[in-house]
Amino acid sequence: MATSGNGSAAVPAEVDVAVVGAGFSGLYMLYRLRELGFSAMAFDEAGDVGGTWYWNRYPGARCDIPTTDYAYSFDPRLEKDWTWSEKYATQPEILAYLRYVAGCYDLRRDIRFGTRIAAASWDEASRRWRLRTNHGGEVSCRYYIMASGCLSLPKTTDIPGVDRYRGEVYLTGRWPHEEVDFSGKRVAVVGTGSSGIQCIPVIAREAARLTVFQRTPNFSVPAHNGLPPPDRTAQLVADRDGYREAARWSRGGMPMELTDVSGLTASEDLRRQRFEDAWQAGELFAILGVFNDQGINPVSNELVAEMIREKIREIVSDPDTAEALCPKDHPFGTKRPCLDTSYFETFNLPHVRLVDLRRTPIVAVTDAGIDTVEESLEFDVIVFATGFDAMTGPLVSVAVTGAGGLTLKDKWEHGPATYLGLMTAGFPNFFMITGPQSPSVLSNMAVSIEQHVDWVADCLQRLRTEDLDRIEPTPLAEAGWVQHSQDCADITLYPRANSWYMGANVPGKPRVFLPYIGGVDAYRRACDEVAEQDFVGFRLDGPAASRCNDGVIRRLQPDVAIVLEFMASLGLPPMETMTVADARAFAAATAATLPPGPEVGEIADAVLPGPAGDLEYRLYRPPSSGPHPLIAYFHGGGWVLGSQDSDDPFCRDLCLRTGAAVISVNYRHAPDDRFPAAADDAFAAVQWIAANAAGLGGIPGQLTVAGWSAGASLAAITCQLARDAGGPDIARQLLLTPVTDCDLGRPSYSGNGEGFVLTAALMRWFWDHYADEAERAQPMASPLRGTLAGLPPAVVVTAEFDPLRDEGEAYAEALGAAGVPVRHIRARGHVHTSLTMVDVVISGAPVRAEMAEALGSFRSAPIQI
Ligand code: N01
Repeated sequence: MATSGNGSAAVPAEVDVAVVGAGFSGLYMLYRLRELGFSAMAFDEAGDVGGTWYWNRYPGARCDIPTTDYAYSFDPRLEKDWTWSEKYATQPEILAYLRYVAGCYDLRRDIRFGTRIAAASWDEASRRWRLRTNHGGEVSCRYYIMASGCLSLPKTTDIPGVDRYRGEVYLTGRWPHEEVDFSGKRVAVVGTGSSGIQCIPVIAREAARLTVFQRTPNFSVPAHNGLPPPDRTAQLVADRDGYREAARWSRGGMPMELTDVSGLTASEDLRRQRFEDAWQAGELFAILGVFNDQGINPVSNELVAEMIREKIREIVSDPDTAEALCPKDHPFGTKRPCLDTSYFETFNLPHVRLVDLRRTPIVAVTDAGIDTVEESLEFDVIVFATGFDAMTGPLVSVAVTGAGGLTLKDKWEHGPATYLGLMTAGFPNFFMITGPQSPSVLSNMAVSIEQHVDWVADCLQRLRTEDLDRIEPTPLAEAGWVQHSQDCADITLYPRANSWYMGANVPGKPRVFLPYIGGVDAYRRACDEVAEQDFVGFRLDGPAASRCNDGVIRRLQPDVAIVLEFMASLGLPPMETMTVADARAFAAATAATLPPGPEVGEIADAVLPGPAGDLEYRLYRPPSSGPHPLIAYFHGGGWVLGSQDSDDPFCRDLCLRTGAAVISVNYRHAPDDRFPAAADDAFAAVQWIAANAAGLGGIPGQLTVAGWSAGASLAAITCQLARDAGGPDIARQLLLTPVTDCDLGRPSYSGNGEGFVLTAALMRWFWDHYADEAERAQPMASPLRGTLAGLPPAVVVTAEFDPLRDEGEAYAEALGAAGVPVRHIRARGHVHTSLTMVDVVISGAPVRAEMAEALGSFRSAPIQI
C-alpha cells in the first residue's frame, strides 16, 4: 500500500472509510467499521483519543449526564470492567475511560493523531473522496465520515484588544495539559455558560481575587454529585439490556418517566413538590421535565424559572449580586441549563466579585487587564469561557467540496440543510455523526452517537451487500427533514433565546435552530423507517444499478402526530360504529378534556328565534370596548354532533385574534332533523344577528359568517342564500376545512381517508344521517354546486391531511373563478380537527393567526351583495 507520511505514523493512500475525530463517536465508528471488515482510518488533530474530553481540561470540567448513562453500551464487557467513581465524572476520569476503550480494541493503530483533515473533495469519476491533511498528505476514501463533535471548535474571542494582553490567557475549550496555578493571583473569568459555571468555583478556591464577567446570567441547578446514582445503578444491575433499550427509546437518551402534570393546571403544592424533587435530583432531564408543558408554554415555563430564581436569591447573600445572577431574558431551558457544584455560593466569598456586563459592558482587553465602561481592572490571568461555534462550525471549518464543486460552507450559508442530520444533498458518501438536525446536544450524546454510528455502519454494510457504492439524499427528502426539524422547534420556546442552539452566539452566523428537538425516540423511529422503506429519500447507485425511493419521511406537524399517536393508543371504537347518542356523548366528553382556551372579555349564553323554535347561542366579546365587528359562527360535527359548547376554545381564540364579537349558534341536528333543517336554522340565525347587530354590540355592516367543517358548509350556504334573498349584508365568510360537496371520490378521500381522525367512513356516516342521496347534490347541501358569483370575500382554510381537503380547495378555486376575492390558506401537516385544538396543537396557532389576518385584510373590501 502506498503511503504518505505525516510525521509520527504513515497515512494510507486509500481506505474504504476515513473518519474525522477520535472522541466518543470516532472511536465507536472505527470499531464498527473494523468489525464489518472495512479498511478505515481515523484522523484527529489532538495528541490522543478523547475528543472534547481531550481538549476541555479546565478545572472543574465534568459531564452533565450521570455516568450510569454517559458511557458506551455496545459491549457489555466494557460496562463490567469499568467502574465509575462518581455520578458526574471529572474530565480526567472520562478521558481515562476513552483511553481504556481505545486500548480494549486496539483502536489507536488506525488513528493518526496530530493530523487535521484540512480539505475534502468529491471526485465523481472515481466516486471517491480525496482528503488532504494539514501535513500535505492525501487520502482517498469511498466514504467520508465527520465524527468531529458538536462543540469542538471554540468561538473566536470577539472582544477587542485580546492580543494586547500581557498576562496569562486560557481558553476553556483549549486548556493546557500542564496544571495552571492560580494561587495568589488576580483572575478574571469571562463567560458564564457551562464551562464558566464549572470552573468558577474551583478557581475561586485558589485565586487571591476572582472577577467574573457575566453577559447573560444562566440557569443552573446543583449537581448533587457523589456516587453514581443508586437507583439507576440498581436498575442496570437488575436488567442491563432492558435499561439500555429503554434509554434508546426514551425522549432524551436516558430512561425517564415523563410527567403528565401541566404547570398550568397543577396546584401550588404539586408545583412546588415537583420542582423540589427535580432540584434535589440534580439531573438535567429532571429539571427540564418538572411540567409537561414547560418547554412549550411560557406561563408554565415561568413557574419553573421563578422557582430557580427564588433559590438563587436564597443562596446569594448580597441582594444586588443575587438579582444580577437571576436569568430573565430567556425562558428556562432554552439556553442549555447547567449543573453546578457551589456556583452561586461562590459569590458569597469575599474575594469573588461579579461584573454585570449588561450594566457595565467591556470596552476592551488592555495590556494589563480588562476595561469596562466604568473601570480599569488588572489581572494576572484571564480565562475565556466564551463557548463554541457549535454544531456547524467544526463541519464547515474543513473545506468540504461536494459534487458539482459546491462547498459545504456555501451550501449552508443560510443555515444547515441535512437529511436526518446524517447526510446532506450534493455531498455523496459524506456522513455526519450527530450532525445538525439530529438530537445530539439535546440528548445523552452517548446514546445518540451509538445510534448514528450504528445507522451509518448498517447502511454501509447494506450498500456493500447490494453492490452499491454511492448514496446521497434527494433535495426533496432533505427539504422535508429541514422543514420537520424546524416545525419541531417552532412549537417550543427554544427559538426565543439567543443561544448557541440558535447559532446566536457567533456574530454573523445564521439564526436557525440547529439540533432536532423531536426526541431521541421519535428520531430513531424516523431513521429506522427510512432504512426499512428502502432508504426512502436517498438515491443509491452502483456499477450495475441505480434506484431512488424518493419521498419525505415526516409530513405531519409534530404535535399533530403526537395527538394521532395518543388517540391510536387509546384503541377506541370508530365513531361510525357507535349509536348517535353514544357518539354525541363521546364527542362531548372528549371536548371536555381539552384546555379551555384563552380568556375573552365576556361570555354570555342566550337564545334567538329560529324557524322551528329557539336556537341557543353563545356570545364571546373581546376585552376591548365595543362596538365590535360580528362573526356568526357555526360549529363542526357533521350535522350530527356538537353544540355551542363544542367549539368553545376555538371561538375564544377567534374572538381574541379578530377583535370581533363571535356569536356561536347551535342548530338542529340530524338524524332527528335532517336536511335542510341545519341550513334553514343557519340562515335564519344570520338574518336575526344582522337585524340585531347594534343590540348585540356589533358594528352594522361588519358581519362575517364563519364555520368549521359541516358548520363551514352552513356558512357557505348562508352566504349564497343571503345573496339570493338580497340580504342580509355579509362582509366576509370564513370557511375552516369546509364540507362543500357530496362527491366522496376526490383523491383526498382515498389518501387521507383513514388515520387522520375524520375518516372517509365517518364522513359517509355523517352524510347518511343528514341527507338522502337525492338531496345531497343541491346547493343547500353541496355549496360547490351553487352559483358563486357575487358572494362575499372568503377566507378558505384547508388542511393537508384532511379527506375534505380537495373539496375545500375546489371551493376556493371556484370562488376565485367566479370573481370572489379569496384568501386560501393551506395548513401544511394538519388534519381536519387539529386547527381547532387550541393550546393542544400549538402548530395550529400560526394558521389561526394567518386566518385572522386574512379576514382583517378584507375589512375594507366592499360588501358584495
Ligand atoms: O459556552 P456557552 P460553554 N463577552 O456558549 C459568554 C457544553 N458543555 O463553553 O450568553 C462576554 O454556553 C456568553 O455570554 P452570552 C454544554 O452543552 C458541557 O460554557 O452569549 N461574554 C456565555 O455566558 C454547553 O452549553 C459541559 O451573553 C461572552 C459564555 O460566554 C456548551 O458546551 C461543560 C462573550 C459562553 O457560554 C457550551 O458551554 C462545558 C463576549 N464577547 C460545556 N462571548 C458539561 O457539563 C461569549 N460570552 C458536560
